[in-house]
Amino acid sequence: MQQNILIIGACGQIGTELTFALRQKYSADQVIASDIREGNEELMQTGPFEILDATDYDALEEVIAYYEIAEVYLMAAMLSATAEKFPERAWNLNMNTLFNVLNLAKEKKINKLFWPSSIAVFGPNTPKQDTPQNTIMEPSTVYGISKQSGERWCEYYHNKYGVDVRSLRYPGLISWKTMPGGGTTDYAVEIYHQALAEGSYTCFLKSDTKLPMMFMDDAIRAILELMEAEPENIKIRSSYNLAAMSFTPAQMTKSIQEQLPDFTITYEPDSRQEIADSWPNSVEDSAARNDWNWQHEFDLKNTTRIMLENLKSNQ
Ligand code: VAH
Repeated sequence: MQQNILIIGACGQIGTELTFALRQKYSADQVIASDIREGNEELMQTGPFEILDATDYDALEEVIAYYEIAEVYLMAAMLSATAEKFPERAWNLNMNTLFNVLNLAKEKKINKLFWPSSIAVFGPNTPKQDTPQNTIMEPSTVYGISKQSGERWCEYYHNKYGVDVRSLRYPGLISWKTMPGGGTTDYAVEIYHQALAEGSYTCFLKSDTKLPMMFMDDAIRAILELMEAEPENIKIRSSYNLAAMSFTPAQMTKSIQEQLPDFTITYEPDSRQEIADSWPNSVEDSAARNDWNWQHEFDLKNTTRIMLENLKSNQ
């Protein structure tokens, strides 16, 4: 039987590229994109789309039944910087969408669920270098608290009700197809756009703020590989650490100047500095590499080359 897929939050930074990847992997009519607003032209024209507020259980259940959905990818969330401005709205969006999909899976109305967590689950007293899979986790941001709570519920629903929910703790993600929104790592995308448009960028983090990062192609491939893995190989049902590279804005600037020698940067740290300072500098992902053979492909040099190439050709 055709396994239909629903992507919630399909217009977001990850959701957009995940929709394209799944429509390429399966037939486009099997992959239903949904969000609270319409997406870009390519997203809207390459397959089915539904306006959907996934905090509304009845509306979600109706879409699941109408399209006979078997798998859900829950990509909707309010990210770290915006969540600090609207804590209750962030908690409602990030948690009630997750509860709705977990309960649909508990009632066997869907078979499988992907839900992204984040390195934001770690806090100021977590070891900052090569942060391990299991360690102190006292997140100091609304977003981090919601992601840590979500991980606990995912593991609970798997252990108690057998729900096949799978999750990855994403670092900052770098992509050119869709702008991120409301994140602390968004500087790592904005900088490329500004380098081409203005030849300079004012960074909202300090030059030596080292954070874990990943190019979007790696991030999408990780979801596809995790979801394809045999269930018995998925030994972690809270969320897997996932790593590719770690760098500072200063290192990123150097990488851009290798392509654009005249590029300049200034630093004006804002409230997002405190968020970034609470997160790891790097994480270790041996569990993902051992359990389902994760291996990243993109480093900073390649990421910068691809970002500038694509942004230039899309100008
Ligand atoms: C944010 N991009 O900045 C997200 C991410 C690790 C950071 O979760 O909030």
